[in-house]
Amino acid sequence: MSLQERLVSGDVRALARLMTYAENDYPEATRVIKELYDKTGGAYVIGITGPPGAGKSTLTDKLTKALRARGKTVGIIAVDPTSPFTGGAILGDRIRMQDLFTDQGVFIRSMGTRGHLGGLSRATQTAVRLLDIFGKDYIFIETVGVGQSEVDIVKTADSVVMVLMPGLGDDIQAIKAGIMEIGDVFAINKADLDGADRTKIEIEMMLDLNENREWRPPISKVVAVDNSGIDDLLERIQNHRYYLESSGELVSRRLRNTKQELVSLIRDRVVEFILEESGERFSVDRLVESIASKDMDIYTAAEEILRKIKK
Ligand SMILES: Nc1nc2c(ncn2[C@@H]2O[C@H](COP(=O)(O)OP(=O)(O)O)[C@@H](O)[C@H]2O)c(=O)[nH]1
Ligand SMILES: [Mg+2]
Repeated sequence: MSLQERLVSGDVRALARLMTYAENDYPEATRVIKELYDKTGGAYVIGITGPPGAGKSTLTDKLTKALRARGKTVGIIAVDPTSPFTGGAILGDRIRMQDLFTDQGVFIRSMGTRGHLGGLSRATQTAVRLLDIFGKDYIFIETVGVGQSEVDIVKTADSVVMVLMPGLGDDIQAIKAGIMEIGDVFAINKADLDGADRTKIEIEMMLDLNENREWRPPISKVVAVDNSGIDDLLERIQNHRYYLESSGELVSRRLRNTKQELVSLIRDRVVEFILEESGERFSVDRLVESIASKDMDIYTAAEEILRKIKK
């Protein structure tokens, strides 16, 4: 049987092999997806983000178990832009999610950066599609932190859960700009510690600044280590899903994400095309020297390259 046939027939080893191809950006992964593209779109994708140590992995583990108890299958992708070879943080995640590794209904894979950052987001999208085709009902994308590249990746999810913890105080202020607003649902984890109510008020105040949106993100207090508040959090995520589906927002959100991904795929290809042919057609290095020596300005150089592409 081909890899492609094995993938649709539920062969976990075929999935594992294709996920490795995805991480390494081998064309075999996208070739399989091209063939099976009509089987994508069935999975619901949930992004789990927030500062390191907030309890994202513990929470993902508990949410996964709650979904498993409801008979759902789950894929988990841990995205780690800090690690080229998926070491460090992921080791902790393995401990946090130990018993999920033996559950046949759960597939866990971490993705590090091999090469440039664009590669990581591309690999993550490919991985999501493979899990989707494989037939997973839910896919989690968990980030290590809230860096820009992670935020860009997690934004592609259908629902984004922003995980915070008490005592972040100034940190909430710091990550507020541009990042807090990607949260569709807020989870204040470690509610067993002091200050959870204050954190809730701070988030409410932040949400008040954006009153005119249709969906006001709910805030759930959870204690992931004790499995407390997990059902409530899951219900709020499901509510967000119903909201997206019933308002038509899910379709437009996915369209928006598809367009962005398409644009960045083309951008990557065009840039590769120009740079790989730099010696001949586009003479990028020669242009760079001309710019440095002030024989040409940078804008004219860019226009010259574009003019050659259009020819
Ligand atoms: N007190 C307390 N500690 C927690 C809770 N959830 C997770 N932790 C601990 O916080 C640490 C970081 O958790 P982890 O899930 O790895 O966080 P991540 O970096 O956001 O993925 C671990 O030592 C967890 O055991 C909680 O609800 N309460
Ligand atoms: Mg983690």
